[in-house]
Amino acid sequence: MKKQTNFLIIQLVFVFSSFLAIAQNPIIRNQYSADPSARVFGDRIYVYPSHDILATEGKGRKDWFCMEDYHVFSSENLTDWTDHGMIVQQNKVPWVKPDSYSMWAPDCIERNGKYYFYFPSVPKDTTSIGRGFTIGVAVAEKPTGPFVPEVNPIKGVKGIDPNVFMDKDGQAYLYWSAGNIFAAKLKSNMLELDSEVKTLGDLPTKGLKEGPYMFERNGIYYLTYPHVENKIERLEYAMSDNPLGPFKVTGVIMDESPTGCWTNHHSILEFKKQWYLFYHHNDYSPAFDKARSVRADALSFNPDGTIIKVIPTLRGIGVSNAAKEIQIDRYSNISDKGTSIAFLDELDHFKGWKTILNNSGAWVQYNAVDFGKKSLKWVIVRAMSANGGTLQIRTKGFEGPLIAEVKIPAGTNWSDIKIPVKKFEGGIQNLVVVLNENNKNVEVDWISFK
Ligand code: FUB
Repeated sequence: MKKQTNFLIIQLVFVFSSFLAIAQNPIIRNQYSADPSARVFGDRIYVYPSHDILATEGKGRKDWFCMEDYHVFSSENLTDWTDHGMIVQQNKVPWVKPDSYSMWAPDCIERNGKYYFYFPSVPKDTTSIGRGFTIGVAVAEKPTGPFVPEVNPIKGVKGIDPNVFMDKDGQAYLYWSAGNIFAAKLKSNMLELDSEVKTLGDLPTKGLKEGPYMFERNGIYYLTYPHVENKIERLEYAMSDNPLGPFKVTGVIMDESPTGCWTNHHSILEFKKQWYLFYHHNDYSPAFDKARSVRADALSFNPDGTIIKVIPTLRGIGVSNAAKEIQIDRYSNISDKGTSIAFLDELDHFKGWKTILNNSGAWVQYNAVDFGKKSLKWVIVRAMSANGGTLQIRTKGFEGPLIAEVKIPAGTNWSDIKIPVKKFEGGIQNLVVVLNENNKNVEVDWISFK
């Protein structure tokens, strides 16, 4: 009996850990993901993204967006993200054309203990809207489902990128896009429009606008949206004292992707007194920007309520536990010479990245590592170096206190090198890894402390 219980525990641990990602940016590490709608339900953040897949023969359109279902992810600490699995599938929604592979950007909101998941897709029956997308709803008792799709899409809506905003007076609004951005009130059943559709016309007239996301802070209504001001999308916003406008175009939340990912799509929320921007980039697929990955970074405001532009980071959000594998390739800062990042396996990008230190004194800094209170005695470094080399592990900065010096033996295989920590400093520290003078080519997968 005992043996059986142990076996069950081992199985459960395996099943659970296979759905759990410890993540910086991107935060979703087991699949492509895009268009994140992040929501706080109870004491967790739930992320409802699109699920990009690669089109294959007979399955989606080559070189284009291809999505057949949605997953939901959640975290209570912004670091450990759980994939709760598939919640809605194209061939299980009565009104969706089952081979359209067009389950684009969704949103989810709670009302009176029910969770309403809004998603766009291509309908089977195009008589009422003609060609293009419409928007439907699936309803659940819990944020992770099971979600039951409505038989028909919402009447009177043609377009993509639904976003639902609930005002303080309990009035819900649906926003969506189709070149322009549109809005209408929703009935309290959350399934039907309760007003005329309004085109939000105070926004830029040139260049595509899509992906609306409305939020309110201190009485200011922020209509945020990706817009093609130049060649690709950047995140912009407009402010108002009313959810339906008029809006004043105010500024840029995030500039265009430096690597050319054509789309960006976001959501904004407050969690434990800090605001966050969830957005996407094509981290796992640098050569194809329709296979994207969800990221998150902190966002803050000026005293007048305007948004301070967010500079995308690899480090992302959340505090990393020193006892877990710290992926220093998701750095906060690196030396301008001799440090580079590469995929661990060019044939499987989901295996993640490595840091290559290739110059005397090259360094990489990874902020916000929690060393806790109990003394950690060992550092373990997973590394490889053709000619061998020595790494200094420091805290605070590249000239900060030296906590260990790790010799990496010459070789062409990864090895886990474990050595004692010289000096333990508890609490939250910034970790810095520096390559010794006259050393070259040391590659690091991760660092951990025991
Ligand atoms: O994910 C498909 C489409 O790309 C979304 O609906 C747009 O917002 C853009 O991100």
